[in-house]
Amino acid sequence: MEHDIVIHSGQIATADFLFDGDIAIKDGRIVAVAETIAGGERRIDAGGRIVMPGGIEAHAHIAQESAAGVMTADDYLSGSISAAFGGNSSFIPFAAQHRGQSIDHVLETYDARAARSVIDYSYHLIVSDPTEEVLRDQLPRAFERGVTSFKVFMTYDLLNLGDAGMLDILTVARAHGAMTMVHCENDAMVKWMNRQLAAQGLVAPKYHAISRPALAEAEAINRAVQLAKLADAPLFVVHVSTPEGAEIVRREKYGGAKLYAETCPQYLALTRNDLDRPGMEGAKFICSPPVRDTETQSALWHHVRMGTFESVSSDHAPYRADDSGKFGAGRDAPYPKIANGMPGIAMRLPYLFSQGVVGGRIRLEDFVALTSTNAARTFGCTKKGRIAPGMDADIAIWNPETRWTATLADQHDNMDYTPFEGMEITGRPEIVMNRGEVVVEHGALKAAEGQGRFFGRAPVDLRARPGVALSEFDPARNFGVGLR
Ligand code: DUC
Ligand code: ZN
Ligand code: ZN
Repeated sequence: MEHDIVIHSGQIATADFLFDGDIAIKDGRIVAVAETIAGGERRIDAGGRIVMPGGIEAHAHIAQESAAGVMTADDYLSGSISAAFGGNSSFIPFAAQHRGQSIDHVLETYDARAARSVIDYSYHLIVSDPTEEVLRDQLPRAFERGVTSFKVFMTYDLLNLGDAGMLDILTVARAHGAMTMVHCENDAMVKWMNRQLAAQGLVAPKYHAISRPALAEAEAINRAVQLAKLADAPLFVVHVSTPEGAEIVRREKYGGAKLYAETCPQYLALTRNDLDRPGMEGAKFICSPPVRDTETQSALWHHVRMGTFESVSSDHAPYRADDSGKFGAGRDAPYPKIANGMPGIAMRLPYLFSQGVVGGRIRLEDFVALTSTNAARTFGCTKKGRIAPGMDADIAIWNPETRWTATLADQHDNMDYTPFEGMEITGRPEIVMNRGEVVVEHGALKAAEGQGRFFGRAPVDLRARPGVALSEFDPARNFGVGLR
């Protein structure tokens, strides 16, 4: 048989246009896209369905110890299954370096953990200890094996690199064409707020939202962008949670900076009132940066529509509401000692489809771009995120009309709550494929443990953003100094 699978009669959705047609798959790749394709060992009828690139989840914490030593509830098996049920064909979780660890050791550790995945995976490195050897030898070795992005932090004592440390990383990244991802919050502002609140005994979960003001995010985003401009390095601002921060991204991006950004569903769906739920329920909604208010939600939706963000990512950071996660420091721990993060890898696409596409806020093409194609472009996933001959057959078939209510059981993760509990959703993935293998079909898992494979990624396409010319770096105007 010429084709292994033919998906027929569906509406094919790409980031650019929609059309009715068929897709042929052979040996895990898309080999043809046409109005009609005959044959196929298996023919999948996608009548009344939307056929789109499977999601690429570009921000997830899986089998990762936090700097404080708390392990996420999901490993690569449960995390990848949950991702697939949520419409993802691949994901890029973090491989976190803790201080004193070599990058080679970190990647070996995550290779062993990720071997359980049911979908394809890559990693972003988290760099917390940029020693000379890390900068000179270990990061270049990581780039060589296709780990072409990493995250740095501007806050948290065990992670914060400081401005000079960030410049070092940005410089190495620029030299290799790697993407630096950054968590932007002004560390001193957060610590100062924590002291103010603690002095008044205000340590319940709801005060977490107050302790990390929008100003702290905006100041840090602005600083990170200026540092990246100095190094002429590409920068990806993760989990933008404020209009103030998004405005800086918009302005600087259209000013030419090599700048990229994402927001997350929790900043569109939840508010600080969720942190004020009775008892310690609010702890379930503690993440950083924090969820904000309804005005922020509307402003962030505006930025999603206007193209400020490349992606909407889940920032899946699953800590159970028990001693293994949120309450490792005790059931009534003050908010700074409650593990930071919430799950959402299975809800990212359904929430965005329902509120965005069905809700009339974004086009279906935008949905594909925000959930898959832009992540592929930004993070160098050259074989994923598109429906075209030669691409991996990473495909999700959605029923756009299914109505359902989000519950914990739907998540297929290893969590004991979902922050999306009870939300009414329209639209659901029915079949999710990775390299032509069906991973999920009509609510059943079809993939075996370990079916996913590591994929290396290409360097950032530095031509995609012009950068900003600085006169101090122009030998004709800087007294001939050789910089960069
Ligand atoms: N940053 C993240 O990206 N995820 C969880 C917590 C955090 O600070
Ligand atoms: Zn972060
Ligand atoms: Zn995160």
